Amino acid sequence: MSDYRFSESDLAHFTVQGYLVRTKVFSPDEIADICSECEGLIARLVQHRHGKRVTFGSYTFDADTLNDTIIKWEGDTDIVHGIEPFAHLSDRLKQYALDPRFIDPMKDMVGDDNPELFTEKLNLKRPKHGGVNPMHQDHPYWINVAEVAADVYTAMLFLDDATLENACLHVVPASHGQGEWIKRCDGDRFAGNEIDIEKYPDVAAQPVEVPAGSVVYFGALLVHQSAPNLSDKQRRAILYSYQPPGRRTQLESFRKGWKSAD
Ligand SMILES: O=C(O)CCC(=O)C(=O)O
Repeated sequence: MSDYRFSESDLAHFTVQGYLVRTKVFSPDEIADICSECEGLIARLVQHRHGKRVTFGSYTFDADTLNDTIIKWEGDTDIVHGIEPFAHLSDRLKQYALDPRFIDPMKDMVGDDNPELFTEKLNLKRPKHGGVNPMHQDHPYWINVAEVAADVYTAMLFLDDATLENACLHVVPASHGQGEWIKRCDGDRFAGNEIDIEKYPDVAAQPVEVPAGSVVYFGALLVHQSAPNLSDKQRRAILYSYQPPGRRTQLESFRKGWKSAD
């Protein structure tokens, strides 16, 4: 491929289905490099960590305001569910976010030739411990953080083979065309970002099984989810999310919030 822009058929698929899968976009050597950088970063962040944990919705959060990131834990265990954001903590991972395999398709999704990062997330889904990502759209989580949440698009890079066994991503094709779905109102405010699945008894999310190095591209309104990882295999992924240039990032919003809480 001379560039990684969407072809006409990619664009047609993305427009109708709300997502696009490209398999084995990154080589095994690149994935090994990214994994090593991610694991090193996690180890550095959690070494000697005794932060204050709070549970909201399906997640246990620990705001690491020294490093300007949020650590998500698997409940009260010492197992990390993921972190967000992280590009400011690793030049290498920031550099990967600028790779044309992410940026070229983003030009077509974001509708601008200079898309910029909005946020970055590392999801670890560790063997036997990786927790659920309940059915949701990203839009409600970002509505008060991004300048225009609907303009944020994500590239999810799989660092391990992702199958039904180790809790691959599931998507609801064409769900992005119906605005925000009905959300839970039986929990805290954060749980209120999750979809009320009782309102959608006939919806079956479809598994996206992909080999390591593959990328799934989707927008803020695509309904998606993944199960707990009950297998003995890793199921790690990084998600880079982009928006048109010059807009506030998630990190800037977090920093503002933490400063005003001081
Ligand atoms: O890692 C996954 O399977 C789910 C990712 C996701 O939807 C999220 O982190 O919001």
